[in-house]
Amino acid sequence: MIEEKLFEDLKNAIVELDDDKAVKGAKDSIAQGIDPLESIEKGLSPGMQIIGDKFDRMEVYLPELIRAGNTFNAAMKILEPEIVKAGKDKKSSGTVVLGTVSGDIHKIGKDILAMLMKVRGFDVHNLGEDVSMSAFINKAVEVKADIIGMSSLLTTTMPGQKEVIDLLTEKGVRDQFIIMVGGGPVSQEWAQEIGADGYAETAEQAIVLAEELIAGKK
Ligand code: B12
Repeated sequence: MIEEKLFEDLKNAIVELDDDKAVKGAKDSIAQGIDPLESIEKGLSPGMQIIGDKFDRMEVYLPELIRAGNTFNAAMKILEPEIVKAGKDKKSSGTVVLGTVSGDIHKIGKDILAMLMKVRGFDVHNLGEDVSMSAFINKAVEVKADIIGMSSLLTTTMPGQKEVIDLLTEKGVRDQFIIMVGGGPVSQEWAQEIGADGYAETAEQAIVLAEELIAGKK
């Protein structure tokens, strides 16, 4: 099937660190009418998974991880305008404070989530990466956020998500916010363990969950 071939091309583009191939794959997928979110979830992200696994096995090193991120972004430049176009008429309401937790500079997945949330009509405050506990909390209080979303890609930074929740509880404001957590090593079990309200494996699932949780809050 042509779709499968295009997903395979996108995946290989990441593994081969080939920006031109990624751009071509992204353009071809749009020309074929493939949902750009599917191209991310079934093509680009699995490619990142492979590069990550190779890094784990010391078959590639840090420069390759950096280049893989650049290749991913080259494809995203083509896909993002299409996602924005497709979501124009979608309307959700809610204010979200989003960031990658302290000590962690991974941004690609968190930025995809921020972009999708904006497209869906959420008011998104993207605090960036390496975000301190107090920065999450101060911003959430300041903008009266409905949701605090925390991304973590490292097992060593996951406890930062719990620390934010604990500090919110200490300050007596935990119940004012819906807490969502995500990122590679994060799981439903972890979310439950630390007292978060929601976990999603992909940005698309995170949007559905965010809408459900906000509807439940109102
Ligand atoms: C690219 C990359 C990098 C780039 C990041 C570039 C950037 N600006 O973002 C660079 C080179 C900087 C990097 C650095 C490091 N990395 Co790195 N990196 C990766 C890699 C290959 C891909 C990550 C990625 O972008 N994936 C694609 C996106 C789309 O997926 P995602 O982030 O998971 O996001 C999706 C979902 O998780 C979800 N989501 C994300 N956030 C949120 C938030 C919420 C609230 C919700 C609901 C959902 C959600 O939605 C997204 C879209 O569907 C991964 C491998 C992997 N398998 O993930 C390793 C990986 C995460 N890195 C790893 C490591 C070890 C490091 C370094 C420590 C290496 C080193 N020795 O220096 C440093 C750490 C730097 C730091 N302090 O943060 C390990 C982590 C191991 C672990 N479990 O702890 C991994 C798993 C590689 C491996 N297998 O060893 N890395």
